Amino acid sequence: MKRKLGFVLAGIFLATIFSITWMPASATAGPIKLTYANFPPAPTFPCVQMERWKKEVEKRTNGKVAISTFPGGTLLKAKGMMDGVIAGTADIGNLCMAYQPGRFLITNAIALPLGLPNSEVASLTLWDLYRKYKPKAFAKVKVLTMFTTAPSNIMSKIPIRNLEELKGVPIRASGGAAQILKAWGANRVGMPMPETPEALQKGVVKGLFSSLEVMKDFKFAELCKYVTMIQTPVYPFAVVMNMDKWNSLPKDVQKVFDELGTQQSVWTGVYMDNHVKKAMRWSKRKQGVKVFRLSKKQQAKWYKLLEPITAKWIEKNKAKGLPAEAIVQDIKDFAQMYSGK
Ligand code: DTR
Repeated sequence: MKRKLGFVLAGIFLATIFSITWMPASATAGPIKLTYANFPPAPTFPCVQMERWKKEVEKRTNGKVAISTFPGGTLLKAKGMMDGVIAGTADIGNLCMAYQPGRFLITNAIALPLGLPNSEVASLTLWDLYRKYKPKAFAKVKVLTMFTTAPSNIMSKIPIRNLEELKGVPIRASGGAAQILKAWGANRVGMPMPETPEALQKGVVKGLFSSLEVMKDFKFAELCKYVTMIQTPVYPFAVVMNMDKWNSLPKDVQKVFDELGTQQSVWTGVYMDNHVKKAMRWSKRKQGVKVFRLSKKQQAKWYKLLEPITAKWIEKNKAKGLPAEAIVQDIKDFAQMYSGK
C-alpha cells in the first residue's frame, strides 16, 4: 500500500515538473514588461495621455503587456528623451519635438503660424504628416503616436494688451513659438516646460507662451494673472519606442500598439481641448485671471508680423533639399479636412 502511494506521489511530482518545463514561455515568464519615460510632472497632459495608453494596452493585450510609467523626468529628461530611447534607457519615451527644432525639421513645421484651430485637428494633421513623410529623424525608433498641444497664448505677470506692452518683456517659449515671440518684439527665453515654474518664481521670465492648460496643471494662474489670447502656434509631441524592443514584441502585441496610433493621437487632442477650457474656467473663477482678447485690427497687426516666418522656413528648408512647399501645403490641407471644411 505504502509503495503504491509512493509511486502515485512520484508520478504527480514528475508530471508537475514536466508541465512546468513544457509550459509556453509567456506563461512562465509573466507579462512582457516595458518602461515608459516622460519629462513633465504626473498631472500634466503628456503624462495623462501616457497613463491612458498604458491602461488601454494592458486591457487590449489581456495583461500580456505590463507598462511601468516614469513621469517627472525620473527616468529620462526632456532633451535626452530621444537618445535615451535609442540607447534603451527606457523602452518608450514621450518627447516634445519643439525642444530640438533642428533635429525634427519636418514634424516641427506644424509649429509654423498656420492657424491650426485646436489640438484635435492639429494632432491628426501631425500624425498624417509623419506617416506621409516618414522623416529620417525617426529612423532609429518605432513611432507609436504623435499629437500636439492646443494653440498657444501668452500668460504673464503683467498685463499685455498690445505689442507695445510686449516689447522687450522676457517670455519663455521653445521651438516654433520662439520665432513668433521674436517677431512680436518680446525677449524670448528658451527652456523646457519643467524649468518654467522656477524661472517664473525667480522673475527670470515675466510670462510664458504655451497652451493654456498649464495655468491649472502647473498652477501658473497663481503667478500669471493675465492671459493675452492669440491662438498660435501648437507644439508637437512624439511617443517613440526602442527599435530592438519593438522588434522583440509578438505580432499580436505590435498590432495592438499600431491600432492605437491614430486613436491615441485623437484621444489626446480631445482631452487637451477640453482640459484647456476647464483650466481657464478655474483660472478665471478661482484665481481671478484676466483674459485680454485683441480687437480685430490689433489681431491683424500681430498676425501680419508672422507672415514672413513661413516663407522664410520654406526658403531655408528648400535649400536643404526638403519638399518644404509641399509640407506646408499638406499641413494646410490635412487641417482643413479634419476641421470639416
Ligand atoms: N507648450 C509647450 C509644450 C507643453 C504644453 N503643455 C505642457 C505640459 C507639460 C510639458 C510640456 C507642455 C511648452 O511650452 O513646452
